[in-house]
Amino acid sequence: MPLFIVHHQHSPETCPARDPAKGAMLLNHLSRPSAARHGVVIKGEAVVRGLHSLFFIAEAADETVLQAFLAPFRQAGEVEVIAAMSCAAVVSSGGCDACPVDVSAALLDPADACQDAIEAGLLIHRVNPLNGETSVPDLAGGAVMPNGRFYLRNHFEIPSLDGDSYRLSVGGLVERSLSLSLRELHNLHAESFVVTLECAGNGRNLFDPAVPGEAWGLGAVSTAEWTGIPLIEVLERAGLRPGATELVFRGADSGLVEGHDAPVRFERGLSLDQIRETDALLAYEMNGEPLSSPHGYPLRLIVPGWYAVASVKWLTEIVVTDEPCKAHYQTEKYWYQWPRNGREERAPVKLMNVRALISSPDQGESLPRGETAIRGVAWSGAGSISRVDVSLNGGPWRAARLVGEGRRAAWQWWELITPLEETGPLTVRARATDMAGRTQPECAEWNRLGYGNNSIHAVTAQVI
Ligand SMILES: Nc1nc2c(c(=O)[nH]1)N[C@H]1C(S)=C(S)[C@@H](COP(=O)(O)O)O[C@H]1N2
Ligand SMILES: [Mo]
Repeated sequence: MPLFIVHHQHSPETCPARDPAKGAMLLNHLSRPSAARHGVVIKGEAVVRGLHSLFFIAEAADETVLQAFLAPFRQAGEVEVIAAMSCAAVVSSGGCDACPVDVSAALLDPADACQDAIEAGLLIHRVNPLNGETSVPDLAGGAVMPNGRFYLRNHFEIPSLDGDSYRLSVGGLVERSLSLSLRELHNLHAESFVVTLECAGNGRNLFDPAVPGEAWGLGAVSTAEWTGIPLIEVLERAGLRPGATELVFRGADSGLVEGHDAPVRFERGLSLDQIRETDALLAYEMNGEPLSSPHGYPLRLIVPGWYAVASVKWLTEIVVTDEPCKAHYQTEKYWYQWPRNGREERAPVKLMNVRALISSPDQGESLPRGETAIRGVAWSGAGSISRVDVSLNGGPWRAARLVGEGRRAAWQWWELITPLEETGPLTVRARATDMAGRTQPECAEWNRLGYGNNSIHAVTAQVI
């Protein structure tokens, strides 16, 4: 809804607040329920004492609605109404002088999506397309992240799909092409898995020298319980034809990318062998709620263990083929490119590397002397976590306690309770090892696009 700033001013002689009855009448009129009856939402009001000035920020369908609501203030003095915008709307439209964006019905209003993310506490990297990460101390808490605080990674503007007309099409090398409505999908056998998603670029801004791309800190990772239909069941319904080896997953979002004249869709592929090794899910719920638009409403793919680029949001099409996907985000991005011995070596980004993050203490935090809990999360795409070791001030590695059950594709909580006797700086490092025997390097190998940075996390706190 459009936003306005209202300024009311009266003369000192006729200050209505001096008359208890008039004052009460205006207070009642300004109350949230009264404003709502007039179709107005008040965001906060304040009076400048001595200046006989009242300011408030309000939302209303248009200025006429707001002006009607303001009649009692016009009787008491002057009223000025200024059309305004939220800070998120100004940034998403490109500045105070830019034309406000006219958002088509097919897209989510970028300003609204951004405002929600800010209010949930995400650190915004970019407004449009919306990209935001969780702060690392915020990763602490329950087994899963609250949906609003789950990091957001979008390559294009966020599509706003209509659940009633939505169809998932399954075609290509299949016996029967399918076109499934949401209702049909909801009627199929459902399963739920707790799965950690991590952006392959998580930790990119810690690579030195700096690499291009979204400058993620360490919070482009989160965990949720995803509910949906096992992908394999939908494939069985369609029936694979001989020769079928690959699948392409197509999202509803698209946009311009470097090196292409026409807009490209967000598309990723997986081979049938890769799919058989994962419990890939066509998810419609996140932590028991329908997916939100920014996280892929109404349906997204979840590929446990893989870097999250594989988990295509706003999934509208699955195409079964006999050749590997050649889409932009499959072949031109999401490749490790390591300069090694004067040559360039390449490998596609697939499973998440093993990694531990320290959620407590926070960088720079002051800790009292005495027993202290060092806590965090650890995960790996190759298997569950077998151990996490913690080192204090460069001392020996000590095994942390793994908290709760270990799941293959979800993060594991860990903690180490330790006495802190000496005051001064305390550097904490944590290193995870997975069931496959993989562990973290001191410093992850630099690669051109900054993927897979699983260098050992270090945090420096202050013992006081
Ligand atoms: N359709 C579509 N799916 C997508 C993306 C996208 O831009 N479009 N981004 C991918 C990447 S790179 C990541 S890290 C995850 C982020 O998922 P989230 O925003 O729900 O955290 O979605 C993946 N799926
Ligand atoms: Mo990502």
